[in-house]
Amino acid sequence: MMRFTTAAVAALSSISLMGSAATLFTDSFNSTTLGPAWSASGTNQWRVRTSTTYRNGTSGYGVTLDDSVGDNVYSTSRLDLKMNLATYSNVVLTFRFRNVGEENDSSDGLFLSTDNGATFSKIWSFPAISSTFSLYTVNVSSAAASIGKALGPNCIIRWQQYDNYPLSSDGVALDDVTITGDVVASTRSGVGAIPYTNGTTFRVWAPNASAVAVAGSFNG
Ligand SMILES: [Ca+2]
Ligand SMILES: [Ca+2]
Ligand SMILES: [Ca+2]
Repeated sequence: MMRFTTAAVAALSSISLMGSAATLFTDSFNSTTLGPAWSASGTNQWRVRTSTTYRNGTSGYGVTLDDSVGDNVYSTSRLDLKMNLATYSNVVLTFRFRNVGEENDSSDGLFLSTDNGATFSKIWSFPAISSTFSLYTVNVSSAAASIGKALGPNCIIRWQQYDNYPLSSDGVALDDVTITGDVVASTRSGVGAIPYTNGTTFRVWAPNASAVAVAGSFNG
């Protein structure tokens, strides 16, 4: 059975604010461990870790990407943020970033996958070496369009660094990541329970509701 509660009514009410920018994700790395949306990987002597040496401001952490051993072996370090961006347009990523000592390489930069990591395309290059963090803005929707892709449910935003020495000889640092997007209006019209091939849209008129939920067992 299905039951609309007063709470359910309000959430749908807020979803009806189509076109307004919503904050989809924000992280200033206030914990020594990365949150569940993040994953780190790499090759050879890769290293991705939280840091109090390289952070924006005076509290919490930043995240650094570097090669853990100073030698002739080059490594790729990757920090991935997995996002479902299927129902958003004008997706904008902002982050604070510092190039501590990187030589520029084609493998350095911000990369985007729209197919759950099967393929990546570079959408932003590292800035010049600097002693301070700067705020950067990347319109992910525009970047996807420029590489002929559409944002969907299986997007990965990847910061990737390639070099051969540890910080502070090489390496980069990241902090204050935020993603905003505009909610795309549903193309399914009508009020009530509206079944379609792979689901059901619920819509109610409740301008004074304060929360929303749909409770019960579904599909039998
Ligand atoms: Ca921080
Ligand atoms: Ca490099
Ligand atoms: Ca090395």
